[in-house]
Amino acid sequence: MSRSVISMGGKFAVVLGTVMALTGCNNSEQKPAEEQQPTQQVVKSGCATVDLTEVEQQAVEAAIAGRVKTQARANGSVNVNVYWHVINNGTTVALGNITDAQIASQISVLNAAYANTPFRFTLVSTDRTTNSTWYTSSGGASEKKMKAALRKGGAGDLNVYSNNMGGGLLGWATFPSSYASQPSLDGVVILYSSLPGGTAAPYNEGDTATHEIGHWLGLYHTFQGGCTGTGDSVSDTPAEASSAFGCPTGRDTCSGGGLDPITNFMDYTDDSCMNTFTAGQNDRMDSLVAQYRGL
Ligand SMILES: [Ca+2]
Ligand SMILES: [Ca+2]
Ligand SMILES: [Ca+2]
Ligand SMILES: [Zn+2]
Repeated sequence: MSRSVISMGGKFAVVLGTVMALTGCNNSEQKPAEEQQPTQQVVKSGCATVDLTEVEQQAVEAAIAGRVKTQARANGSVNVNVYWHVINNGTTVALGNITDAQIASQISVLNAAYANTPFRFTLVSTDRTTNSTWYTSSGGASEKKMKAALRKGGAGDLNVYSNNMGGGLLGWATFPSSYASQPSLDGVVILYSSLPGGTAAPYNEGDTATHEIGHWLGLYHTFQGGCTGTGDSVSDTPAEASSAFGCPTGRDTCSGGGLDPITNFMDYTDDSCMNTFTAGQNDRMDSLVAQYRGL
């Protein structure tokens, strides 16, 4: 399942939507009848970050196994330079041409979200491109062309692309371990209306970027692997059977381990609900970027 939203007469209504093939999850729920007939097309849903294969995951765990907790850097000690690429289909905000003030606000949201982590984000540059194909890119050949043309910096530099990806998506990211083989694809793509003050309520407080950058720094979804196995490879995030939506306080889908981590930035809950990275996630991000991004 994915975070999904249908636009109804200009207002967004949350529904439990389409099963994402990428997650292999197969427990979609019926939509309320009134939401089956939107006045517009489906506007957006979840995160399309492609999971690493089992073999790739094992290689990552082996690579960071030697890093001990005492090596973790202090809060705020690792600067990440941000190169923002606005993809629009015209000059107005409604056509993806978000304002510099919105981008500044997004950077502030990131620095608040990551306040208890080693990471701070500094906007270095913003460029703007009008391209109708890139504007609706949700991956594939158009993504390759867009990133080949616009990407800046190296493994430790964060490239953010904002567009109107459609297909019910909020965004996607690449993992640190993928940089070596596909450096030009490295980065984060987010729905332009997910920025603070955007129209993608309840996902318009900037935490889509927080979530996707969590992947870029090495985190998996909290529901990865469900109730069994190593899950998200973070010990202090209780396992959960599937992604959570809205803000379902008290949800507990896996026996033991505590309640589902619905307030975690790496779940699928509303932006107003997600507000947490755990100490274990901080350690994992620190290890992953030290190993793969030279940060
Ligand atoms: Ca966990
Ligand atoms: Ca539990
Ligand atoms: Ca939040
Ligand atoms: Zn995600």
